[in-house]
Amino acid sequence: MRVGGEIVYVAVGANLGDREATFASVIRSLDREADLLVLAASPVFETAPVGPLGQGAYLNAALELRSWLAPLDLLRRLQQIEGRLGRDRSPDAPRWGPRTIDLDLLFYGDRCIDLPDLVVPHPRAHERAFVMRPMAELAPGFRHPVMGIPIVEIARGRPDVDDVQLWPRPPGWPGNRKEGGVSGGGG
Ligand code: A4P
Ligand code: MG
Repeated sequence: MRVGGEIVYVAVGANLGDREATFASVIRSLDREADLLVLAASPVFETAPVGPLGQGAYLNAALELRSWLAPLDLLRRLQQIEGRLGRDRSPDAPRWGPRTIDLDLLFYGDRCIDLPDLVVPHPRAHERAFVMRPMAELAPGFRHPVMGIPIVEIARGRPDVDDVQLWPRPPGWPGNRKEGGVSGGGG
């Protein structure tokens, strides 16, 4: 088995198109990456949209990966996958508006990164139940590198926790942790 790399957490969100099919495609895409290993997946949740009114509900989840990529390279790789899955990045797409897929880099080990194109920990992660609730299932004891507080405690304190409801596991979404990584099946 390949050694080294770092544990990273990625948020997955979608509220346009076939959300479940997109989630399965994310796993297939990540499984094809030589420098990434999907270690574990949170359950999937349906969540009330935060942002412009009138957009549909999201599916949200979080993934634990082992990454042999530098942080910016990982971000670019995630953006390439978003692009292949139909993410509209046109300048007139509204901020926090609907999207076929959003892959955000939440945590890269306990690193703190502040670059023009990449801020880690993701600066809004701790304010959002749609991120903290999946993360609390995936890595409850992981301490937010800036706040120093375990994720499960941050999640418990979120007032918007009722906006996040467990969703049945989509086909192709990993069910549980397996040694050496998980697979969504196929691909
Ligand atoms: N960027 C900087 N740091 C990061 C990071 N840690 N991870 C830069 C990913 N990107 C990062 O992101 C805009 C720019 O942020 C990128 O070019 C990158 O260089 P984006 O993915 O193009 O756009 P975005 O996701 O719309 O931006 P933003 O502001 O990060 O949005 P959020 O905060 O992710 O919110 N409601 C529900 N229920 N569920 C959701 O998943 N998502 C959003 C998006 C709004 N409302 C939602 C949900
Ligand atoms: Mg994003």
